[in-house]
Amino acid sequence: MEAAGKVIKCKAAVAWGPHKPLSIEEIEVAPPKAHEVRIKIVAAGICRSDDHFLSGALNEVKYPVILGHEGVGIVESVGEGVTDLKPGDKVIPLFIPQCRECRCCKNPNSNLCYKNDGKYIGLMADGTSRFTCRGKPVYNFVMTSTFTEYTVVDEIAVAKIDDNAPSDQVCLLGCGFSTGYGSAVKIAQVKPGTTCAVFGLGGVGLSVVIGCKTAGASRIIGVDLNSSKFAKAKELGATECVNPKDHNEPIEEVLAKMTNDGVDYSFECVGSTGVMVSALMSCHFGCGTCVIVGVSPSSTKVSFDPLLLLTGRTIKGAVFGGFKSKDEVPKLVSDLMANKYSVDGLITHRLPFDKINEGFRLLREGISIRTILEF
Ligand code: PAD
Ligand code: ZN
Repeated sequence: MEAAGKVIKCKAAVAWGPHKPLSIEEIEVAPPKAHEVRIKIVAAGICRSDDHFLSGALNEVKYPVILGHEGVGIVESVGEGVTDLKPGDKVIPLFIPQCRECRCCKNPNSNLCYKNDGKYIGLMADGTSRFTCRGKPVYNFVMTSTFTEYTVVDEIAVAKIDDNAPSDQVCLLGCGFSTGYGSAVKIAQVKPGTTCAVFGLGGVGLSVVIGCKTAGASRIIGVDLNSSKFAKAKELGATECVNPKDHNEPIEEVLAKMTNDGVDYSFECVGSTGVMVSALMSCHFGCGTCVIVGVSPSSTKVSFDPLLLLTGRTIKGAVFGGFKSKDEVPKLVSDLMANKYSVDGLITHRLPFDKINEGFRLLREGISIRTILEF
């Protein structure tokens, strides 16, 4: 490859701080060092988690930073020692890596890898950045940084996928779809004939709906404060939808009446501690399971009566739907290509990459489910 070993100048959406629009800038992307991969991004989705940093709800990230963690691209070049990837491969960057060596990676029941960047260090393994803008180093975001024409990721944070996979769809497997779908099929392990409640009908919640339907749930109740989300939820498998604003009683009481004392599985896909408690209370007292999927603002805490658990409820949570990223993303891609599920319904908007701020506006105003940025 022509640029291999050289710095690439390209466009990126740089976040200089919270509460500011992203700025499309020319950046320099250094070549990948040992065990790193430089990727040309082809398509990227905008997830609410990206917005949590811009809105200030999550405040741990360091600026300037290149956000974005839901993308797909083509390997441009690889650093020394990378054996499982080569230039031209189609890949999905992974915000939860898989080193295959740590205690979590070795445990079949965990998908968290010790080498994840949950502390938002924003640098490569050697403690430096591969991005420079206006002479300043720019931090990366959860090992991925997809809002740029080129990114550099650690080899443990990239999954090789089928070269024929539809890029504009499979980018959603980098976060939103896999997170929601896995929360239903892998974390809750929804059983056929059961009743589910999904709180929050954004890209993640609707992916939970798809997972519940695939698992054979007979009732899937969508819950959202924005009733304009209901038509899409029903199209994707929700059997009924409820807006808490239409009721005087708390939503858990409404759901209890609708479901003979509570649902079998409830999913919190909003990121609100209040909704987390409602979701827990909405599942059946003796045999219900509540899965926490949403990310709540920094330093918030959940408080609930422990009796809610003593009677027999289970509460669980997971990132990335519990999928072991490097192993399972390629399989999720194959399943999509085999029509085992579809992500078409999640894509409401497509925009050229440099219209990214418009994409964030559509998300904040509750208009979009997922906007796909095309590079
Ligand atoms: P989104 O903003 O597209 O969807 C959230 C939905 O919740 C919207 O439709 C809102 O109208 C609705 N909502 C807001 N408040 C309430 C309420 N009180 N009751 C019911 N509904 C409400 O976001 P998203 O789908 O992209 O992400 C959802 C959450 O999941 C968010 O917190 C995000 O950070 C988190 C997330 N977690 C993971 C993970 O790995 N666990 C991955 C990706 C996203
Ligand atoms: Zn995400």
